[in-house]
Amino acid sequence: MNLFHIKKSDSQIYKLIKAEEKRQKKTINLIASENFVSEAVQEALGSIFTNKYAEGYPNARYYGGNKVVDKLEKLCQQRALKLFSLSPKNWAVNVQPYSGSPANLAVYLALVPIAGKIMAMSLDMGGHLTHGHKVSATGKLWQQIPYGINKKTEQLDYDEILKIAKKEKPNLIVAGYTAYPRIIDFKKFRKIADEVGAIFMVDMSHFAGLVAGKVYPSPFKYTDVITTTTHKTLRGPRAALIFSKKEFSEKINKAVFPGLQGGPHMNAVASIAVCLNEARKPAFKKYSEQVIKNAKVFSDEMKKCGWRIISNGTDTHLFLVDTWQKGIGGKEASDILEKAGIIVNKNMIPFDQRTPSDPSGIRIGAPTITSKGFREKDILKIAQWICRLLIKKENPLKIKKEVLNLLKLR
Ligand code: DSN
Repeated sequence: MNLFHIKKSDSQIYKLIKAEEKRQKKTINLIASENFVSEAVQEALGSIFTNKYAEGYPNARYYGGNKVVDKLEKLCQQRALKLFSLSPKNWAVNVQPYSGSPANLAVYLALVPIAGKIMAMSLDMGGHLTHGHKVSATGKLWQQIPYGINKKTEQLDYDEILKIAKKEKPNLIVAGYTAYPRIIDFKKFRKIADEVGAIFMVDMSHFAGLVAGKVYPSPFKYTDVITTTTHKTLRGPRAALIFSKKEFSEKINKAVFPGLQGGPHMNAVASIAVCLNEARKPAFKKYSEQVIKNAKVFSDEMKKCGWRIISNGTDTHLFLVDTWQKGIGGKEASDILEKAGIIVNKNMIPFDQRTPSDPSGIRIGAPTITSKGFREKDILKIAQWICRLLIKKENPLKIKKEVLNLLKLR
């Protein structure tokens, strides 16, 4: 990106941007929730739309001068509905949430009475803080009814989820996680929600891009509300969307504004619109297919090296490695890998006996390396580096040279 002006006016920030640019270029990023956006997405995010206040919704704003941003917001909404093949007769979308956390909070504010029950996967099993964890506002204002996964299969156990739902009668059930590598059966969740009269929400933040690329089942047929961030597999700016059946949309719009947020970040809305357009192109479908291929090859190669992979593999863009089985905590593993220029995040594994700050595993994701153009043969190299670093205890600085060599080839 052209940094001509900032270079002249603010050398401190200029240097930090350049340093981060260098870090991103010279490391292999395996964080499952990050990605590299296109120049076009960045340009829209850095555009003059950041100057405009637009509290309200198209044709109903609290400020003048909104002719252009009204067009922008409507276009973004149309693109969002079109990407997921939704009819505007039945579905609405709110494109204003600043990010995933306020999007989820807005849905609960709109649809669940305060102190009501939100049934969701607990954080240590792969869920998200904003699905009702006690340290999050969502766990203080509402009661989380947690569900987990089956200890043996390390996958969702729908009979058990039904049993909990019948006992607890939650107001809303959430599916969609941050560290679950398998396909979710949305139809089964719909049935469970119907049996207990709950609203069914999916948080598809992690796999939205895979749904757009048609390599992961679409949840829309079975749900009432869907939230998603736009910056993970969807490869857009840091922002979020809330899709809802028409009957819920008025309440949700009111919860977003004025309930929770002020003026929408129209530069982010412009940038979301650009990413949604990119996600409709054949190249994006190919990208999503490659993300899944890369994740599978990666997890298979890790198994060959002797790692225990949670649920024995993956159907998606990510997988979880039990590093503690080989006596290495997730923090230590992550620190060693970083010394060699490989970035991961430490992660709890299901039924973890250790703590979130030093859990038993690491999470590995393929979205960013796939955006960088990595294919199967590159993935095998990365998996082998991880084994050499963590199992054979080879010198990280030696591996770093090999990492930089691979990155130079790009
Ligand atoms: N969703 C989290 C992650 O997966 O990294 C961030 O909130």
